[in-house]
Amino acid sequence: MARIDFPKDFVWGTATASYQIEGAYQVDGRGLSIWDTFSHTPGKVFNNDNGDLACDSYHCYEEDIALLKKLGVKAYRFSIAWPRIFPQGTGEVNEKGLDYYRRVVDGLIAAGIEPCVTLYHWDLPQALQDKGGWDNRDTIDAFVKYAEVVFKAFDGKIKQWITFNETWCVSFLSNYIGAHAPGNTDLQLAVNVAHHCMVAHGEAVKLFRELGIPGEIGTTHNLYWFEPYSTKPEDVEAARRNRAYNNEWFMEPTFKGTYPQFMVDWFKTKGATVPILPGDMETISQKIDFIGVNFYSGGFGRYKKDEGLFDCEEVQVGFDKTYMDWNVYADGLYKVLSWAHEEYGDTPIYITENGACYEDVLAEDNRVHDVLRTEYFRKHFIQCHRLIESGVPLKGYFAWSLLDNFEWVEGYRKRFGIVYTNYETFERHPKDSYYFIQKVIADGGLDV
Ligand code: GCO
Repeated sequence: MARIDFPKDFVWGTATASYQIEGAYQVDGRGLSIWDTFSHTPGKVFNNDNGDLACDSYHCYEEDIALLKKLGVKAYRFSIAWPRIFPQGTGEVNEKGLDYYRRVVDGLIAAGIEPCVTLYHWDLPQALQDKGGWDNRDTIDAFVKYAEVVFKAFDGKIKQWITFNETWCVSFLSNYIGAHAPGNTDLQLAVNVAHHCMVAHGEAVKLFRELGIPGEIGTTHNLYWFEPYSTKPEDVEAARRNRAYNNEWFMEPTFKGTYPQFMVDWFKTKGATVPILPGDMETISQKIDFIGVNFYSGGFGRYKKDEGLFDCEEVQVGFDKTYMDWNVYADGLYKVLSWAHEEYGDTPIYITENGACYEDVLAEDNRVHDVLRTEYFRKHFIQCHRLIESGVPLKGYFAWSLLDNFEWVEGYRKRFGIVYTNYETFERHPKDSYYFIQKVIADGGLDV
């Protein structure tokens, strides 16, 4: 048996998002978001579930903080719901919405836990969507105003800020594939949305620096490790396109201020072009203090004419699968972060999400013996350690998620928590994976 130890200053944390956990969707003046509209539209979400109540963290946040404290984490990543701060997206600030986050932030700090805040985890105010949403550049200005209010309200208390969560999901998944709110299926629209979100990110970073807010700011991209099935040039090219869809399309503008030309050319053949205005690329590539990476999976692809957007078909090579049907590819985490480090340099990296969905059973002792999820974490922790040992500047790891919660189109049937949520009583029950992580943190490492 070997022993692996993490650096003393490694940041262990867990992550959640406002719409997925808060509930209280009409409490204290919160406006509606595109996810309220989408989930209230019959047929969009499994079982027609919605986030009206979710985990009721709006009222149970003290219990959540106690769970975090007992877990021993240094940091907690959560998001602020824009429609709680600006119910109509712009205009009057809703102080009661800010007060909720003041309670959460103060509670975390009192418990010795660093708050890490995501500004945009998908709950765009519906009033802004009604005016075109992220397709309309006015939404960029509205976002920057919202960011300003929040930066100032928490000046100094929040040391880590993430502008956007998974711009790929905000753009392509939500506006081309149509699986997430607002549910459009237009490639040009998706390309516009991706671009405008990245400009909004850059503008928020600029403002953060101008205001002299203490702390660090970055963004989170969801990276995926897609490998070619064979060394045949057409397979290599097809897999490269599929990978760039998630990775390079977002990482290259963020770090280099350019879009990957081969993808620009490819999108052009599909009738979509990037709506770049003068100055945009400089804005997007503002220096950031860290990059957040959400990593869940990867796979193998090969060329197949007219398959999907990229003439690429995925080949199943026998990975174990989670209950989301995602490949368990821990080695992919090592590969993708090694690649990102080599390609984009020494910016500190945080894994801002990683975790797994499995079918959980609450045992009679109120425990969940989630052996597979625990194993998933163990495998990924080992890869994190390999990365650190290899000189990749990986500074922290946030497990997705603290709690079972509203898993977007899957509603409540897909559980990712290290704590089990009873959706009738809102009781929380730590699972075995929670105790596993607690021990890794307490011991500073693990036997492998
Ligand atoms: C995402 C989000 C999370 C999800 C998680 C599991 O990646 O979709 O950031 O909100 O719940 O990734 O799918």
